[in-house]
Amino acid sequence: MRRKANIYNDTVNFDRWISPKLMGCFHSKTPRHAQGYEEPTILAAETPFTVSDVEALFELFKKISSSIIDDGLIHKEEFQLALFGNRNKKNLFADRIFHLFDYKRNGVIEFGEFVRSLAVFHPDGPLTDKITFSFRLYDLRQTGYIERGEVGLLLVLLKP
Ligand SMILES: [Ca+2]
Repeated sequence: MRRKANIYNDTVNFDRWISPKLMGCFHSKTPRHAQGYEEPTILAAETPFTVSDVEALFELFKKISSSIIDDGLIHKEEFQLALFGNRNKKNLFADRIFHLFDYKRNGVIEFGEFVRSLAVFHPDGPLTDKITFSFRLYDLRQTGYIERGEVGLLLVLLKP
């Protein structure tokens, strides 16, 4: 992916989402999109992705989010289907990833959540975001500490 100046420095502070959403209300010519859709230009400005990267991610998002229910949102079963080819295959690791992607905690992954979460894996993504994401992945019980049992459990799950 092309390099681009990174202006996305804080995964924890998501307040800035509110203003792009309000601005979106005034664009009457914008085609109707599902809840959680955000303009590629906005997402590209906030992440290391380019506008064409975000457009390509939207194609992927559309494919995953329509695999079971075509509602423009990725539900847990669609996520499992995309990862394992099986909608019913549960896995603690996949559960944690889904939970971290669903940072609005409404049980589904919206397009904005999808792009901002994938930005963490971009080579140009800020290191602090990568560290925060990894920490939260291992902090299974969400206590703010990674305990011995949690590391053990994930190591067992990741064993080939
Ligand atoms: Ca869906």
